[in-house]
Amino acid sequence: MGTTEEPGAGPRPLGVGMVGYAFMGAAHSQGWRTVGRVFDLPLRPVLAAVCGRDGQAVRAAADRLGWAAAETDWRALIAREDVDVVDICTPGDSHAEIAVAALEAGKHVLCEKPLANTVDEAEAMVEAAERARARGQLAMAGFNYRRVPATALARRMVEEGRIGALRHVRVSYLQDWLVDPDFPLTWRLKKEYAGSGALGDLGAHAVDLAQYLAGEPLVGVSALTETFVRERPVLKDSVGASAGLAAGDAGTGRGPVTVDDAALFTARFASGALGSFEATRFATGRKNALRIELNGEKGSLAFDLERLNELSFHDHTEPGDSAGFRRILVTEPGHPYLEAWWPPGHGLGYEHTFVHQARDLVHAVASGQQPEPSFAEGLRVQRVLAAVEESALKNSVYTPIPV
Ligand code: SOE
Repeated sequence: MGTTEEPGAGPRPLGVGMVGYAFMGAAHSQGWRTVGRVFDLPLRPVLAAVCGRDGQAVRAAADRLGWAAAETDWRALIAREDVDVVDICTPGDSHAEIAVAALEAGKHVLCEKPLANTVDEAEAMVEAAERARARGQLAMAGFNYRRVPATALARRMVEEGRIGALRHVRVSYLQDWLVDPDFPLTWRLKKEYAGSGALGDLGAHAVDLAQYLAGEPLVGVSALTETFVRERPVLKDSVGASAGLAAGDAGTGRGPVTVDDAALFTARFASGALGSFEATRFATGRKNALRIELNGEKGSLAFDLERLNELSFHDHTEPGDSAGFRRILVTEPGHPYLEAWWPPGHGLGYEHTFVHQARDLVHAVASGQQPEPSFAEGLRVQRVLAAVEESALKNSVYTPIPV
């Protein structure tokens, strides 16, 4: 892309085409709708078209979410001249095919996490992204929790050396929406659509955030996974038309859950720091509880998504009698992303992470700089997920403890 200004008309438009319009599609739409009204951008995002297989439903979604047009075939969406960025918000089984085709069609791509369902698919996506980069197109993985101002501040503080050499990273991501054994068999519970269960859905966020904040990769894991409820009711459409469940699968009583309900693992970082991870959909009372704590030689940082405007910091270089965790209210104009929002203390929420993600991608496109996280970083997460699954299989024989 050349100059970003149209003579006398402000920033040039950047056409966005989105595939999928369920929960993540709604969240991304919110980001695209809002970003140009809050941030001063070098390009002007335009919600050009949204795509889904059901014509009536996608037209209704376009109206509801603010998209100018609707398409029923993603190939038609990526062929559109008014689409510069393809935003992929579908289940994981279609990420690779759509992303590779969009990059090859000369579009920039934003792809929801986890990047893919398998390491092979993620590798193909990285290769396509590298080829595209040489032609000037960019690819970004959608790990939105990097874009909470408090996590971005935590990253800055780690980079500044505020916690010193890292020793521990402790992450848990807890939800409880699967506790009821009669909760239906949705696409998220089928390996062929979702790749894995709590591991890919929640563990992917935990791993990405841990590697991002630590500033280093994980190099080994030891894991346990479990599927507590192995069969669930197959309701008509419960797997979701968009996931393409064969018609014959619907209305047949109970069907097998083919992904994990929970994944626990310990891990080693490249520096030798130790990590512990827990991802589950069975933590009663926990709705979307993502917590991370980093302990370094000089201090600690802790973040809790349920209190997302806050970051806890302990400075271990302070005198012991007055040192201790203190709460930083991350709403100052000097804090990441906050210069464009409300006066100090007024706070942001979950949806703002998608506005920030859109902001960072627009700046990357305008400057030609690689946005973060790259597809290569998405692949790194995918490799960790695969290692967790492999390790969990090996760990299925426990060291027995006499009772
Ligand atoms: C579902 O459990 C889910 O929506 C994830 O898919 C998201 O990535 C996470 O942010 C919230 O929970």
